[in-house]
Amino acid sequence: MLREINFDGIVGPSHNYAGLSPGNLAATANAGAVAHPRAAALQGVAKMRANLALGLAQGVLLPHPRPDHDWLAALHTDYAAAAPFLRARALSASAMWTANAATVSPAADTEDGRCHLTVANLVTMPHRSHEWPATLAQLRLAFAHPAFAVHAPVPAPFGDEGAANHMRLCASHGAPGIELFVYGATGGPFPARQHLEASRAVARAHRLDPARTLFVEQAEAAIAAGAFHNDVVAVANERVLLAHEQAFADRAGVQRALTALLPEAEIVEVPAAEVTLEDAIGSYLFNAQLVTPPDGATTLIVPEEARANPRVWGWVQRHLAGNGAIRRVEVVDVRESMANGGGPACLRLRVVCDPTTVDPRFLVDPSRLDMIAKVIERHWPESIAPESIGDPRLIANIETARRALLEVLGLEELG
Ligand code: SUG
Repeated sequence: MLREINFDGIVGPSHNYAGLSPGNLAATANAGAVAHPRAAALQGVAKMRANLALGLAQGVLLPHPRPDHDWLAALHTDYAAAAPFLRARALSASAMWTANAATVSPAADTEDGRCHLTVANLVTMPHRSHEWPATLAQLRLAFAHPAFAVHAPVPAPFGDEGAANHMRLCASHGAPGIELFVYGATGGPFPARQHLEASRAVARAHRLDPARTLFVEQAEAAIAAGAFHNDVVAVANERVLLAHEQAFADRAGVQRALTALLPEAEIVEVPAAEVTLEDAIGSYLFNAQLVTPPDGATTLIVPEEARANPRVWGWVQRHLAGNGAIRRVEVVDVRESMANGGGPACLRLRVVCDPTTVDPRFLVDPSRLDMIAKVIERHWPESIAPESIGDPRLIANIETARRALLEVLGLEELG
């Protein structure tokens, strides 16, 4: 049976605040703060538990080896000798945001009836540009079944940041969908991280029907206000698109094209007069998981920060009271990830497939989450201060922690 599975990135033991992503306002504002990897990873586990309790299917992707010695070796240095600039970028736990791991096109949308995944190259930010080999290794294991096709990244210089810039609208998850690729042309003072040529290449790799594929430009104002990925200002699930009024360069054109292709699409647009771009980005209202639990009630899973903003929460309450497309709102605490600009939606990669075709080591139920939580409690550092990242004891702790996790999940082969 086809289901949507959310694969959450387990927050890695090297989670820290190094301010590595210009244009990601939370990350740059928190540069130099003390991070709490153990609490961060347990917040992620609690989110997964809550999603299981809603009746959703849940998977995981694992932290990458950090520091990334292979990357440093390719740069002809090592962690001890590397300049602080490289050290911070070799240690980043940014692979936790699996919405940037890959772009996924379910079988119903592709010419060959396979579910296609293209690993994202993440070339724009140096600390993320070396994620793809370890992501690809995991995708090749998790989705080794012939029901899937896993593709290598689009080559540089065409930046691809994966599912965070891709939305799918459809009558139901298993039905053929309309795929929307959102790209940036200019971002004011900030880089546009998703390039049109990369999105086009992914669509070709996935053998999508050009008549059911849209390429949509993100508004420059949105990127300039801090929407470094489209999923900071829009999210879609089945028939519903929830978007900020200023998300796209041509909002009327997007609405027209979408409703022409999928007349049953329901577009919920949040007016700037009620929620400004600044409120949207500060609260991460749109970086929510929009899901359909088994009872069929479209549910929005928002971070605490959305409830804390009175204008955002006011809009949510009015939408619920007005019998809008979203029927229920759940609140989760992912503060540690949020402080680096990663909300509930950043932490997950959606894959519509038959769960029996996925390597079961990447799927979780409450008891496997208990096992994962035990390893985190035992091994994840309690805190990481910026000045401690050169401490060899901390690095040894980070490496032991990841190995312990691979061991309990039976995934030692990821090395
Ligand atoms: O790429 N933050 C990530 C956040 C990614 C959020 N993902 C989605 N929107 N889907 C980024 O900017 C900050 C790391 C640091 O500064 O230490 C960071 O990489």
